[in-house]
Amino acid sequence: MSKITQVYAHEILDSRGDPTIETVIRLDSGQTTVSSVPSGASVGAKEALELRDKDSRRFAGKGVLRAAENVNQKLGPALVGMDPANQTEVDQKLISLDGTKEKKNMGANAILSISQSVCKAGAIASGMSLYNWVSKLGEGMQALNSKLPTRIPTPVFNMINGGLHGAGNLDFQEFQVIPASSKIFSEGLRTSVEVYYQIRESLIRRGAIHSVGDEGGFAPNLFTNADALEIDIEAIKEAGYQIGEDFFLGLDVAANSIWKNGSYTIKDRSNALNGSGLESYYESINQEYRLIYLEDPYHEEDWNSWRELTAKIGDKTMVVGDDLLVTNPERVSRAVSEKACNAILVKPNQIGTVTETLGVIKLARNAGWKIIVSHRSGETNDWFIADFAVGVKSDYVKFGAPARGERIAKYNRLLAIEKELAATQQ
Ligand code: 2PG
Ligand code: MG
Repeated sequence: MSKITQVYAHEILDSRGDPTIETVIRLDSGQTTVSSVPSGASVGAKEALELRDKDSRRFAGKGVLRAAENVNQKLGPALVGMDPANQTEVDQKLISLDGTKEKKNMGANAILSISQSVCKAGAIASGMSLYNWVSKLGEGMQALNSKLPTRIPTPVFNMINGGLHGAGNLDFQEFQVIPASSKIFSEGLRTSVEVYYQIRESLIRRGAIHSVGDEGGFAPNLFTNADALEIDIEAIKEAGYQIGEDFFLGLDVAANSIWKNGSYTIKDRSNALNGSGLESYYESINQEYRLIYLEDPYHEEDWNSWRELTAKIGDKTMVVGDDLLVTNPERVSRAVSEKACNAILVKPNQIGTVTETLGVIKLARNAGWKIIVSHRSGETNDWFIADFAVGVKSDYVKFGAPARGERIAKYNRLLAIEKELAATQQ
């Protein structure tokens, strides 16, 4: 048995230059692991609490010194002597030391940075790669279908950034290009990068802004949101690929941001829309562009609209809950019983521990939903979620555009895992 001998956290920066927390675990073998946590911009109201100092003299109040102190003085010392392979026990201890549902006392950022770092330590102590170790943890919790072969999940690339992530004028947050699941990951990545190049060309030709947003996708000004879908289609063709065969389209509307004063406002329609007006809009773009993926089409409390849309398009389209579900077991259970969606975006920092994240995946799998493991818009170069996604046998991953170091860190890690799997599965 291996033992945790030291837990140490400090403040680092994320991809937006905002402070975040990184935690180091030292084992009795002398080996160490490091993990850091991301941060969202379009945050669901029911997410676990991200503890920030609110001291306006530092980083405009965004410092995380208190969260680091919680790790160094309260949470960390309580883990010394524990076996890092006991992820569930470690996470239970962290949860009970915090003592609140939303992790308000210690901060979900403090707790998750430890939980992820312990997970890496568990892998080292067990002599397994991180993705195999996560699989083992998941199987132990019956959180995943062990009959499914281990494969690299299909990537969902956020090629054009709008909403809260782009400096341009688009309402929708993410315009996604998704390679066919039948392609092996490295082929999907290469061909998607070729599409990415063509999107840039197309924006340059139009005289539109082609600098990138928070997740590495381009952030242009266009007349309508549908224009961005049109640009994706054009780019796919120009790269020499076929829509509906090589590539598919998706959207993260992040509809909390288009919901104002009781209705939805989008630049494609001159009047404000209610839930069914927005549904008609989705049906019209769906006819034209056949979206296979539609995330947060309505705001997080518009359950009726979610149910109706899922009933209408759910047989062909993944209706994905992000802000709706916030990786929270109670929200997921409600959505399962109300048939509000048929796929889940999994973000460990919305809930705060590895064990709870696996628990949510179990609920979603049992409901027959598709699983998409996701980054946040503010990221670090930690690739934990790449291994995590492979380990839990998620169907898709959403790690942003194929650009910017913090996004590429995850995609490159998937490339390495693909090589490893090819060597071991021969
Ligand atoms: C989303 C995420 C990640 P954020 O809405 O899906 O792409 O954005 O991290 O800002 O919540
Ligand atoms: Mg989202």
